[in-house]
Amino acid sequence: MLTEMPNKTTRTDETIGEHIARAGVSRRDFLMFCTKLMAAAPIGLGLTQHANASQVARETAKARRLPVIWLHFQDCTGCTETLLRTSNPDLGELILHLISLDYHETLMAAAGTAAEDALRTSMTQNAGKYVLVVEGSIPRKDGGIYMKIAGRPAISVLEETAAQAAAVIAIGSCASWGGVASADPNPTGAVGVGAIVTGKPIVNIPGCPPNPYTLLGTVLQYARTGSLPALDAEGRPRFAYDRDIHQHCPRRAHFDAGRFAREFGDEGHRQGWCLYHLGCKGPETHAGCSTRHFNEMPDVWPIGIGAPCIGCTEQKLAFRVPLFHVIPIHDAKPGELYAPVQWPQGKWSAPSAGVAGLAAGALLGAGYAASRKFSKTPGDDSAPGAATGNKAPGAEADNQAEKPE
Ligand code: FSX
Ligand code: SF4
Ligand code: F3S
Repeated sequence: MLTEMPNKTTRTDETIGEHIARAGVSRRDFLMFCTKLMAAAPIGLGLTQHANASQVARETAKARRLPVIWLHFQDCTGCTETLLRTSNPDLGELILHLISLDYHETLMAAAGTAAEDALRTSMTQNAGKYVLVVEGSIPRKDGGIYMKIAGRPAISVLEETAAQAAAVIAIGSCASWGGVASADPNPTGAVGVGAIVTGKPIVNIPGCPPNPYTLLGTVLQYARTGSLPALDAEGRPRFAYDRDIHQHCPRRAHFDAGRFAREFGDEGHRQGWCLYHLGCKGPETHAGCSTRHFNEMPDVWPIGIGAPCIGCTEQKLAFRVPLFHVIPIHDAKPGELYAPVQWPQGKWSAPSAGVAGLAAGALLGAGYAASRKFSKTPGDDSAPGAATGNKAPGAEADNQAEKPE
């Protein structure tokens, strides 16, 4: 049971250290949180870079509790769930001690006009100082009539609340660029925050859902230093989105060895082999899921439970490209181009052996070896592009996967 619920009287002059001391949070829990924050943001975040857990705890404790207003639009509430549904209930509660969550429709006790009053009070008391967190996409079609809160279109609520915010954080893929509600044919004209709000710093934290430590790292850095983390071209904090899933995937050795699941439930799938041929978008998806799992539980993330990554942090992949569609790998690196470590016995033909022999130094050999690895048919010796059979569901037109570009 969370005791620190939103819509309590907040003291925004209070530091995090003062607040957690008053609330009786143990130093051990706080240090554990700071250690996890460091693991989630080892580089690129001012708060954690060049620091150990004790230093991070000391710096975080000095920060003022940041007033946060959290709006919900078209979403599944997964972003909120991932923030609070940790396997350790104390952590869920601790998070609510670190920020001053003044308005959050799902969590607050107040309803109706009392809830609306809480929003107005926080906006007035903290004008120009609060961080606005937006979860869910905003319907824009037909004047925004497809979603109303307290009788007003969601788009008006967003515009008004963002106008007084110090910064806006779009949490989840829906708020970042439309997400699931914007999938073709996008009946409500769903868009992300960046399509509506202008003139404010906006941080996108995509993911369906995203990792909660990315939000907390961003908010705590802002609370302590007044600066937002460095962002990439998609407006995502670089500390969390610099690397792709494929780089640190536990199944990567199977990819390099050419061991792939070809169908759900087949031998390769049961053995935990690479999911590329089942449509895994990990090679083109920037996120930290492969090293920072969900709910504080080891292996709780899509690939960890045998499901291909759908590219939920990428604007051009999730809800745009079919789930099981095999994508080409751009910018393939040497490991991806090497021939499979395990080559099926008795499958070497003279021409293939000759070409593969060039693989050590020749692009042609690498390309040929890669084409065999990316072929949909295990042990296929035919020419690249001629592979048939054993298609991943929904991958009928995916012959571009034969040749990584
Ligand atoms: Fe759900 Fe959030 Fe997905 Fe969207 O996460 S987990 S549909 S990104 O807005 O609640
Ligand atoms: Fe992991 Fe997917 Fe890459 Fe395979 S293709 S190694 S499952 S990220
Ligand atoms: Fe999303 Fe892929 Fe991670 S689907 S949750 S980016 S493994």
